[in-house]
Amino acid sequence: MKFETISVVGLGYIGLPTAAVFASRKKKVIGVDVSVGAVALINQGEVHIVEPDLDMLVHAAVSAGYLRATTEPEPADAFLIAVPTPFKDGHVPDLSYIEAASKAVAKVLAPGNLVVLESTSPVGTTELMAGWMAEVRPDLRFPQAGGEGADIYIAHCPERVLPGHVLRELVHNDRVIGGMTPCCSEAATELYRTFVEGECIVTTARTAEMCKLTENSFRDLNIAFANELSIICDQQGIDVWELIRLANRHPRVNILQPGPGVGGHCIAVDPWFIVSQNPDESRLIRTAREVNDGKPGWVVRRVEQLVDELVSVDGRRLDDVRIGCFGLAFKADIDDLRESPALSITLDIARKFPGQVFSVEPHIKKLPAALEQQGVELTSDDVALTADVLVFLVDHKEWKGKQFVFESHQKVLDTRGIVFRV
Ligand code: SAJ
Repeated sequence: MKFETISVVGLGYIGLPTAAVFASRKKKVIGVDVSVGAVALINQGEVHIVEPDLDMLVHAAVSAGYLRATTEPEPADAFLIAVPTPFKDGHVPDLSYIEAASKAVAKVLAPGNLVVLESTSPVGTTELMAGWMAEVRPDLRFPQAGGEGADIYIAHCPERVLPGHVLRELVHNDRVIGGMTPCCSEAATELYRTFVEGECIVTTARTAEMCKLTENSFRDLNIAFANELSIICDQQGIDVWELIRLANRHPRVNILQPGPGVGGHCIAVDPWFIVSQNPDESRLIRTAREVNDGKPGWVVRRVEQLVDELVSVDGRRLDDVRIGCFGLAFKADIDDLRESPALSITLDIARKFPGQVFSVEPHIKKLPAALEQQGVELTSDDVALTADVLVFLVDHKEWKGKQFVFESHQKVLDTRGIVFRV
């Protein structure tokens, strides 16, 4: 099977790096995105997202003529669909982006083409996608009807890369490949072999879908355990980070780190896909989500207590209290503020103490409008460090392990366990 022209639909945090990596292996890559702005930027060799080394790779791929972007799908040998799968009200998965992308791709399909769904999806979505494409192209045989004799190969191969390390993990991680038929898996394996140095492990589409949801649910559960411990330890006067360090010395214990909550568009979302399909059976998975979703509210209540102490014990005027919030991104060393607990906490604090909140976020140049509306000021470390209450929300390398000197009256809430007090 020859895959010379590869189309990547959805040029976001997963699609764009994947497109660039295929292009770096001298494949002709057509990137497709509904955003006219993103397409124009990519065609100039620039990127609209922050991911280490991605800018160089995209620039090189575009200049060498291996990568170009467009808003409408064009014929290709293989199509990768990497569009978002958020959830709607009630945590119900929203598959509308996959539906739109697969119907658009279907129009340009030709016999022998491969379509791979990379977006994280509830069990059964790959089959649904095949159904949507078959609706648009009754002239083609899809695997659900044609089996091994189908004209089109269809597989699910969930992305598993960690934001911040995408280019390394794309190449080195193992890939789980779930074809709708063995032939489909074989075709998809051949495609990924273009750049994947990890193992390509074949399974069914449904197992591949569940595998991705399981990985992120496992991490969510483990972080929920750490977050629950952090609240218990706060009440018991125990340093939770020391506790976890010690417990992790046990050869069979490996607890993750507590934080201000779980953010991003993966771990905080994907477990709900399991819950929404099997609500009665997924009690642990749902509770972990609720524990992690409850953590930002706990952080805000702790900040209120600290402000209260400053007023009632130290005799400060409430209106004079200044609060410095460190970090807005959903995790360390990235610029991504989507579904960020740090952002929602800063916003909640600003609503309670309007005009008294300073925010530091080294990765952005302008605050989100919602924060500006509450009178939050984007400032430097130096200014924020003079505040009365300091809230560390993201473990960016700028602050991790740094030795801060605080005044005795300053209250510090370190949700990431990064601050060394001297
Ligand atoms: N977090 C903690 N404590 C920890 C680890 C993470 O509070 O010990 C928080 C982070 O601060 C962040 C959130 O969890 O707010 C998620 O961050 P993350 O680094 O755990 O994961 P993501 O969302 O950036 O990427 C995850 C990865 N999944 C797993 O590690 C199982 C990645 O491999 C997936 O490809 C990605 O989801 C995805 O796209 O699904």
